[in-house]
Amino acid sequence: MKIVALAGGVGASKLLDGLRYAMDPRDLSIVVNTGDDIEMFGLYISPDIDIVTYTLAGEVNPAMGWGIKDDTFHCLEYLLRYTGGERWFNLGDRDLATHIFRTSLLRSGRKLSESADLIRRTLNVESRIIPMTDSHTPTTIITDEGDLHFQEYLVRRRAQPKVLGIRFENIESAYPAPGVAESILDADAVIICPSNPLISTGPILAVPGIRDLLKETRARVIGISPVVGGASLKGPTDKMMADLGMEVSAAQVAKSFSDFLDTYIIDYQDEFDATEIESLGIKVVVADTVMSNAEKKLALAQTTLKALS
Ligand code: FO1
Repeated sequence: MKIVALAGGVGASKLLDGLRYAMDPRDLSIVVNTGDDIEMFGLYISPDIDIVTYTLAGEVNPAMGWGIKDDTFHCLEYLLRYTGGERWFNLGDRDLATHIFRTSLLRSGRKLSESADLIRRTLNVESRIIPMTDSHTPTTIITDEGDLHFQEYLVRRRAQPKVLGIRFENIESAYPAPGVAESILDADAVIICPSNPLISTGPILAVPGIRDLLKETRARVIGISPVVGGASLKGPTDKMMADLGMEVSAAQVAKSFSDFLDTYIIDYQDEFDATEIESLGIKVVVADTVMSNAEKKLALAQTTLKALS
């Protein structure tokens, strides 16, 4: 069964980490959010691409869910001596090698999608990793403190400012990266990973054409709720939804995908949302969606595949 997963960073990678043992990883293509991308010290950093790649390579820092395990920070510390800036974005020494390599490829005219493919192959990742677009479409969070790049909002300001709106810069002129359309149209199933619907799945769906591909494809489309018991397990999804006046529930997220979703997996804690989701014509599967260890990641991946069979 050929599968395409739409993925953000840390939350999605937990499921992907389970999927790589539950299926043939060569049959999996992952379309990754690049709205988090940011340039720092002249380097192009693509956090979600790297989180997914390092996770599937077995190299991610397990405590953080981002960065490389056992990495050191000598280069960053020395860099900050020159720039005098505050240390708010932790770029490890090994991680920096990825950013240097990617940036050199981009400067020599290669596309982001080519760099992602080269990096994942080098790290022996068997699944295909495709950025949602080759264009730079950074996510701006409009806040009560002004407009902030997503990383400044999330990491530097620890998601404290009130969110007034979200803008995906340059998205209208972006195209899906090579391989995105083909893999969605070719797939037997599409999995919407349990990622933040506003700033992870949201930017992917905002790339012109991708939402229509999900409606057109003969593939079954299944999603896993990132909201459990009225809160997000990881990251600021719940706070951002509440700031924007949205109800923080699995049903609310399902509703925002109802034009292409066939099946939605919600947690046992949200069983009461099932009737509302089913009234949208979406089949509901109730499961343990809290992936707190390797067994639970595998179990949710198996539940997802079973719901597709
Ligand atoms: N997240 C943090 O909370 N603090 C950091 O210092 C940080 C550094 C970092 C470096 C490279 C990278 O690829 C990701 C990094 N992240 C960090 C995570 C990341 O910014 C976010 O979790 C994602 O953008 C959301 O998916």
